[in-house]
Amino acid sequence: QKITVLSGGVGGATFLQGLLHGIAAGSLPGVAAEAEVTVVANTADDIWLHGLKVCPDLDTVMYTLGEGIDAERGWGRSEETWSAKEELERYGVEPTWFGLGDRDIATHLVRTQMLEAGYPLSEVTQALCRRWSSAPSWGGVTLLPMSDDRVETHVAIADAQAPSGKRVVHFQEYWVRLHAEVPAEALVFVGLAESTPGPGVLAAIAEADLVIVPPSNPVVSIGTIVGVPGIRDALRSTAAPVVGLSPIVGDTHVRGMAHQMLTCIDVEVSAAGVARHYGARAQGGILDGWLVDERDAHHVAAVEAAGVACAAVPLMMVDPAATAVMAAEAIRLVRPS
Ligand code: GDP
Ligand code: FO1
Ligand code: CA
Repeated sequence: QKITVLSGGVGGATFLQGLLHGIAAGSLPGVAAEAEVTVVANTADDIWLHGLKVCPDLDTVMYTLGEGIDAERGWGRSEETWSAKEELERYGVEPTWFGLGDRDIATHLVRTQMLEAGYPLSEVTQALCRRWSSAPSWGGVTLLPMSDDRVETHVAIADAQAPSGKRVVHFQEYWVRLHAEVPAEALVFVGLAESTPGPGVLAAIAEADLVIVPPSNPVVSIGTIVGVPGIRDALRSTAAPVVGLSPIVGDTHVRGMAHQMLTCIDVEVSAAGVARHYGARAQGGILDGWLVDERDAHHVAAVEAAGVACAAVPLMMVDPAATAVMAAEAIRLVRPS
């Protein structure tokens, strides 16, 4: 059996830990222990920094499943040191606001060298994963970038000094330096319209027995993956049921900046608003089913009215076992009866 999961960073990675826990425990209805999981990860967070290509969502999934993640931060390496960052600061080299750890830099050096040698991001990712996939919690996952092409999310913010009254910053600057504390006036997905799905991505969706949209950021994680030309159509046409879990609980995000991102694109910041934004497959969208948190049970009727099967269950990923229960509920919602 093949399960394909679209993923951003911390939300997608945390969900994957639960999914893999459920597969290993045999607690997912109709899912065998040999089920294979393919992850299609967002690459629009990627940023070139100090001459290095940094891929936050690919690395968060890779480090999390590979047991190298700093779990408290949700990004970067455990047991990290910051000597290179300190030295860069002492040279007065910008940007100083992005935390590049010494261990993390090794990943970016390998990636940058391979990219410059002509390897596509998909082969670079495969090479990096060879180190991490030996961890017990890797669970045989195949990690695919959504595209080998360069795609970057940029954010337009107010700037009184600029003639237009706005300026555009990279998503990482908006989040890491500005902490998403200023309104996002517009989002610009540089390169997205020209990008093509990475190797294996369309097949992973077309040949899946089940596609899961985890509680990742609906705009800058899932939105960008689905925005790669061809991927939305693959989701619409796959024989597999497509089921999602809401990253919005009690009308706001659990962490991060989904509230700001949804507001920027005029989508209601609610479990129902995101479901409507993704859309029912029967009406050209991507969802067959949608799980909302118990606190959002009052949204179930609206989601069903939008043509998407819906249930309200505990949706906080407090540990892999709890997340595995969420995965089981999601499967139950769309499993061929
Ligand atoms: P990022 O790329 O690191 O921001 O990670 P993702 O895009 O994969 O996931 C971020 C989203 O995960 C945020 O919008 C959060 O609201 C959501 N999230 C994080 N923890 C939980 C949780 O325990 N339950 C639910 N339902 N959503 C969560
Ligand atoms: N997030 C931060 O809030 N502060 C940082 O200094 C930071 C550094 C960083 C370095 C490598 C990496 O892969 C991710 C990093 N992140 C950092 C997370 C990154 O901003 C993610 O893209 C966001 O969490 C949203 O996806
Ligand atoms: Ca991300």
